[in-house]
Amino acid sequence: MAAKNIWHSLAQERGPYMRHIKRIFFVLLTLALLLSAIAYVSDFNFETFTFPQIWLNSAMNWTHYKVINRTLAVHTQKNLTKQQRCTTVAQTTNVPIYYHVAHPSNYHFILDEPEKCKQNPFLVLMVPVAPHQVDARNAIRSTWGNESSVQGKAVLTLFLVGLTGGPEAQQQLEEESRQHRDLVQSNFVDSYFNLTIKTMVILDWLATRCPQAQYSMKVDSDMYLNLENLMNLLLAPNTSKENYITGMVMWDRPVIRDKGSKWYVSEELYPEPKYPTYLLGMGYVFSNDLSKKLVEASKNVKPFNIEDAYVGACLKQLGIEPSSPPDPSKFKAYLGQYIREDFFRVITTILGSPQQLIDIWKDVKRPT
Ligand SMILES: *[C@@H]1O[C@H](CO)[C@@H](O)[C@H](O)[C@H]1NC(C)=O
Ligand SMILES: *[C@@H]1O[C@H](CO)[C@@H](O)[C@H](O)[C@H]1NC(C)=O
Ligand SMILES: *[C@@H]1O[C@H](CO)[C@@H](O)[C@H](O)[C@H]1NC(C)=O
Ligand SMILES: *[C@@H]1O[C@H](CO)[C@@H](O)[C@H](O)[C@H]1NC(C)=O
Ligand SMILES: *[C@@H]1O[C@H](CO)[C@@H](O)[C@H](O)[C@H]1NC(C)=O
Ligand SMILES: CC(=O)N[C@H]1CO[C@H](CO)[C@@H](O)[C@@H]1O
Repeated sequence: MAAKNIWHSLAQERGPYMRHIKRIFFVLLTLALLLSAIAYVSDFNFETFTFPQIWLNSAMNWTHYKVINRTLAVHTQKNLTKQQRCTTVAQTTNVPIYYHVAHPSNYHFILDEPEKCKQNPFLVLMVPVAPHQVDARNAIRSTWGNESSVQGKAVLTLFLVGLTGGPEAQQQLEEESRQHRDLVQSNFVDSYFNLTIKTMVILDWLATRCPQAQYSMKVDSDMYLNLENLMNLLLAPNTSKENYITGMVMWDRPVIRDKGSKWYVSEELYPEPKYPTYLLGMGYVFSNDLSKKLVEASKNVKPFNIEDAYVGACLKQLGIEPSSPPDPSKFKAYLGQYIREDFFRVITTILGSPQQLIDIWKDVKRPT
């Protein structure tokens, strides 16, 4: 509702005139609420004793969240819970469902690898990447993405993309998928702004296609990953197997209100001045039970465009605290000047380019 901000700035300039329009606005709002009340009553007439609370919520959700209209198969209509019915416009044959724009129930997989998890991986690495970033995918495929077993534990690497720009790009992607069988594609618009959707779709894939995995990691495509060190962390006897998430912990981070910034978030989307504790998006590791829990919790957490902080907000909703890694220096944003030994010590760190990943990998793996 950017409209509200515009409203305030206008109101400051032209007080009395705007106050008049404000009255009209509220009359319209009241009318809209009344209409939704009528719609509500006619749909669910025997539940009217709870009606004022619920129709108000429903109207709020309608205005706050971008409504995604997805038609579901008829059979899901029968067993919708009461709460889902509130956010659902009833139809005779199809049911459009929406929680909010980032909820994965609004999307479906175009390319999928549902069989991949039959190998019962211990760890699944999920890499969000733009459809055109084939160089980044190839660099990963020839480096850490090619390690299918680490310390005797099966590891799986998959890439998640959104929609391509057009049919030609789609064809290329499908060809790449046939060749490597490591692409998962969902039907949301792939953009930087939509990274929260991408992350939620990743969690949905893990929850529905790979619930048997013990741990997962969301790791960006420009990262170096030392799987030996990661495995040491995950196999340590004191590492939790449930409700566990770790990485580079961000405490008390202020929300960026500078409109020119890539990380700008409006007060409409996220009103509080600080984010809840979260893990920096470059790479965070979690026990895979959290995938399902986070998707579920996100139904009640209004989305905003900072994916890692959004996961933090969902964790807060679940009452789960991110863990500091035993050695926080293993999750590094930047290492600076190249020193080979640094790459023996870290779990993950940001690199400059796909070629750099290939070069550093070669150098780190060479016999000494
Ligand atoms: C939702 O989708 C259905 C079927 O595609 C369409 O008939 C209906 O008008 C849509 N509703 C809204 C609010 O977009
Ligand atoms: C509804 O019930 C059917 C069959 O009883 C089941 O397959 C489906 O998963 C259920 N849907 C939901 C949303 O619970
Ligand atoms: C992955 O590793 C295997 C050996 O384990 C090798 O034969 C193969 O060429 C590697 N794949 C890539 C893409 O580098
Ligand atoms: C984000 O994705 C949604 C769903 O595909 C789309 O409607 C919207 O335009 C996208 N937004 C941006 C800024 O890409
Ligand atoms: C787990 O144990 C290791 C070694 O015994 C220790 O270094 C590390 O700090 C412990 N981790 C946690 C999370 O307590
Ligand atoms: C009627 C309804 O589904 N209301 C939901 C609106 O969104 C909030 C979360 O912000 C839910 O708690 C309500 O249940």
